[in-house]
Formats: sequence, C-alpha cells, structure tokens
Amino acid sequence: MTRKPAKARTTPAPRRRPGDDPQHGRALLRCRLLTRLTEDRLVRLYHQGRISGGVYTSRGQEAIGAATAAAGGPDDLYAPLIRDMTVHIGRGEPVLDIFRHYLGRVTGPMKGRDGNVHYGCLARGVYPMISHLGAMLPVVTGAVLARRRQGRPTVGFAYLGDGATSTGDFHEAVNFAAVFDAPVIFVIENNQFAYSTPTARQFRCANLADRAAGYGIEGLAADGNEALDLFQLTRGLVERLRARPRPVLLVCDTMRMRGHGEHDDFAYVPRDLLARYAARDPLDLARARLSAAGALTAAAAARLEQECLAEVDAACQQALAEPPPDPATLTEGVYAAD
Ligand SMILES: Cc1ncc(C[n+]2csc(CCOP(=O)(O)OP(=O)(O)O)c2C)c(N)n1
Repeated sequence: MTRKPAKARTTPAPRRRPGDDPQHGRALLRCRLLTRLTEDRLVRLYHQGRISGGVYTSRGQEAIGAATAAAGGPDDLYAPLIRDMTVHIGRGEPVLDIFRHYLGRVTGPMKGRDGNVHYGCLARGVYPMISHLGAMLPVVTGAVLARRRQGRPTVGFAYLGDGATSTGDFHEAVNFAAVFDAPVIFVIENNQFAYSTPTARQFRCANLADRAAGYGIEGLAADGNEALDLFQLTRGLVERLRARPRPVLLVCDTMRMRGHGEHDDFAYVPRDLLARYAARDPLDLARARLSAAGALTAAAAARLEQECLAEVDAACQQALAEPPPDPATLTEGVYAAD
C-alpha cells in the first residue's frame, strides 16, 4: 500500500521584531500574569470584606513595573507605588507574602502592622511606600546619593503617576537630583487619570517628558504597554547612568483600566478611551509578540497561566489560614529598643 506524502506544515515562520528576546519576554509575561491573577484574587477578597483597606490595581499598566524591575541589578533601589505590584513581584517578593500583607497576617513582611499597600523589603532594595504623593521621590534621591558616597554604583527607580508630577516634592526631588547628578530614573506612569482628574487638568505640555529640559536633564517618552521594548530601553539607560550618573525622566504612556481603587466605579472615564487601551492590553500584546516570534506556543501559554494560578491559589489559601498579630503586641516595634 502506498502512503500519501505528509502534508507540508503550514505554521508561519516566526516573525522576529527588533528587541525580541524570548527568555526575557517570557519572564516579563510571567511577572505580569502573576500580578494580574494576584490582583484579581485580592479584588475578590476585598468584595468579600476580608481586606481592611482599599485595593488599587495595576490592571492595564503592569508592563511598566515588570520591565523596569527586570532592568536593574541586585544593588539598585526601587520605590514602587500603589499600582506597582509588578515591581514587587519582579524584584522577588513572593506572592504568599503579598497575600499575607493584604490580609494583615502576622507572618507577612510588615508583620500585619501597616496599611495594605504600604509594604516592601529593604533587603531586596524595595522601599515600603507612604501614601503622600511625591514623598518617596526625595527619599530615593537621597538614598542613591548616600550609596554613591559609599562607592556603590546604585541606580534608583522612583515611580509616580501623572498626578504626582503636580506636587512640590516632585519638583524638589528632580531638581536636587539634577544638580547633584543623582542616578535616579523617575518613572512617570501616565495612566491618563489621577483619581478623577484627567491629564488635561493636570499639565499643559504635550508630553511630561518635555519638562526634563527645564531641569537640564534627559526626558524619554515610551510606550508603557510594550514591556520588551521598555525593558531594552531601561536596561540601556541603567548602563548609561552607572557609567555617567544623572537623573532621567522616563514617561510611560498607559491607561488605568479600573477605578482609582475598587471602591470607585470610574464612570467619569470615557468608554472609548478605555476601549482604545483595552485593544492594547499589555498581557495580550506580550502573548501575541512572543507567539509571532515563535517563542510561545498556545500550549505553553496555557501551561504558564495554570502554573501562576496554582501559585496564587496556594498562596491565598495559606495566608487565609494564618493568624493576625496578637493585640497584646500592639506597642512592639513602635519605638526603637536599645
Ligand atoms: C500629597 C497628596 N495629595 C493627595 C493625595 C490623595 N490621592 C491619593 S492617590 C491620588 C491620585 C494619584 O494620581 P496619580 O499620581 O496620577 O497616580 P495613579 O493613582 O493614577 O496611579 C490622590 C489625589 C495624596 N495621597 N497625597
């Protein structure tokens, strides 16, 4: 019996774009996926009344933290804000510790004692934030200068939203960093709204990167939803700042796809604006790009999602089973013990 010749495979040849890097591309996707699944679970816990405090998600802007967190070295400093869970995860914060912290568990990184968005890990160079807009910017600037005096080639990453660019702290930190050549990347996440205030009511310049000239520094405008391009750009920038220390404004265009927090129905956000950015969802863009480059099959994408979901499930269940702090220890850790 004669066998029919096997049909020629019709899979299209991979289309690589400049900057495609399968290994980093998959790692960045994993970071964003873990973040999205973690935040989805936190939103559910919030609506179940199990979280005291608000939940402010990064939905739609996950690429910025993922790309910039991956671009730094082990001795660099990061000051993420409420929407920067990809920075925490990208710098190595276990998802388990995030659930512990949001649920106020004694086992968490802050021992269940601080507001649920105020967490970090100094050992990993990630500062716990405080809520006052702009307040972390001078902190990072000063810390980087201190490191430099110790002979350490640290670069700092200070995150802020478009709204925080209207604060005095922003001006003071950027001007101080410019005058003293502090190697700080001010990562401005322009997500089009500061709570209900649109960017048209926040600044007049065409792009916030234009402000850099007034401080005598470099300003870069980037697409905040394309993680791989942003990663390549930031990695190059870090190398340049290590060699020649100075601050840079890195303005990333993106969109806040939810309300300011889960308590906010964001009815004031134009639906066509949301639709425009929904078509450029950073996770969808990443999956499409990796798959076009021949670096992610549909099966591998599904496997990755299953792995991340299992990690989130296990972390959430474990944290829920752990205890809050003992009220008898309330005053412990408030004052320095000598
Ligand atoms: C100095 C100061 N003013 C006001 C607030 C109240 N507040 C908290 S978040 C927020 C909006 C922040 O917008 P933006 O900086 O663009 O960041 P986004 O929430 O969009 O990520 C405001 C007004 C604050 N925390 N600090």
